[in-house]
Amino acid sequence: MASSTVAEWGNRSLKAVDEEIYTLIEKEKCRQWKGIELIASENFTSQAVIEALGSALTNKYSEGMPGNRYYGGNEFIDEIENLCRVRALQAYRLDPEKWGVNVQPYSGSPANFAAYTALLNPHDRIMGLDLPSGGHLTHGYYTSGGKKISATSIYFESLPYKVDPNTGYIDYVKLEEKALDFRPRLIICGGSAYPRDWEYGKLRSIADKCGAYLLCDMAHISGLVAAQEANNPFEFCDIVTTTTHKSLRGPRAGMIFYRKGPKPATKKGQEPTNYDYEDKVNFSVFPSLQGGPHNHQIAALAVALKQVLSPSFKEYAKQVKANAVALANALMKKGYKIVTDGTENHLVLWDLKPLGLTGNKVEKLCDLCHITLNKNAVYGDSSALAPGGVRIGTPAMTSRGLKEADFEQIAEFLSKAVDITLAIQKEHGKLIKDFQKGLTNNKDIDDLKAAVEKFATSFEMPGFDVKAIDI
Ligand code: DSN
Repeated sequence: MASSTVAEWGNRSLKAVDEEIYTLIEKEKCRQWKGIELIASENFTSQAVIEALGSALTNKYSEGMPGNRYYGGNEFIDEIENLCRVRALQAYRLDPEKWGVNVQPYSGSPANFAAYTALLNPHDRIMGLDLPSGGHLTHGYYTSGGKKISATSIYFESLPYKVDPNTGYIDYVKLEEKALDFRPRLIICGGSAYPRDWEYGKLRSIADKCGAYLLCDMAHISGLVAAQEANNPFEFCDIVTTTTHKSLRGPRAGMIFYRKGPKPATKKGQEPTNYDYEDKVNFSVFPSLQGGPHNHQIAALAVALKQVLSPSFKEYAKQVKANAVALANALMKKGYKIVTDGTENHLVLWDLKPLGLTGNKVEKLCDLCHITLNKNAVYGDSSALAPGGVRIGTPAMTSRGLKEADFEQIAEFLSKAVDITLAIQKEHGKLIKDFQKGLTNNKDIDDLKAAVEKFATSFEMPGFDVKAIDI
């Protein structure tokens, strides 16, 4: 009787137990397969990663660090976490005498806040790239009206730096000027919608001039850094944080890398000292901010890092960049304005303002045609509610095997989507409630959606068997 109760509750398939959730998952798989996924921060992970994520490791508590846990029964969990840490250091070619890593952060925002908590006191000063310039919320965003949006700006005093409004590139000269006045304790580099690479050497020298730590949040480009397809933040930064599900192609999770071992002397005759980040970072993640690590995520990350270490990952990262360049060139050839006139990474920022369009309308139109991308602020936008551009990323579709010519076809679809948006706006008006009237029973939208789905389904799909999708 007891065992049949267990089996009844615990050993039946998802489909048998909860048809609603089962069907919604199947529908989401179908959406992912049939669409063109261009969200720059998303990717399709592998079947092996998904298997580890869906494993019994989710059952286990393991607060603390491997070998020093607050719970028993962690002999295998310790092995998994240690393997993950070793692979993480290997993925970035880091000497374990000089760098350590904490793989317990649940994702990127918790990783950043844990790093800040480790390095700073409340109200210390920080500088990160402004959100409308392509930065991330967790780098200290507050609105132009002074409303503190991110916990980073609530608990620390933030003065963002910006891109040059004429070029779209980070203005390192202004950044230095501001930093020397503001004297931040921490300078953060890394962005969410910045299509160019970072000059970490310049940032290091600015940080040194004002006695600041330098932290890179490489979340968007962590796959490119691993493949040596981007400048190396580890050369110059004290701390490097990242998510693991973007260009790295792993599960949703986060990591914090920190320097350890002897610190180079900055002044002649200075007593040798060691970096003291290791204990601070580990303590900050647990017990300061988190409870038990998500062991299923950590195992899945270890699997993803093993895949990152394979030669084919290098090819993947190269292709991500080549595809972004092909997309930017194809759009520019059509006369569209691409911020910074191109890209050096995995994303393209398309300034729609010269067309008289906003990013939210184009995002909506694309959604209806089964193309997924983000509306995005472009420097100089007049309203934060109606961002002037869209952000387009290549990591996900590159994981499906697309090459440069395929991204030229995607540029054709995007151009068509923009033409349809313009036609609807012309007929119905600019106000969003008027514009929306043109979105229903629209043959152009239906035709583009059919073409997009035909195109997308002609490519392979990592992670799951599309023939087994059950709807
Ligand atoms: N939300 C992610 C992005 O889309 O860039 C960053 O965390």
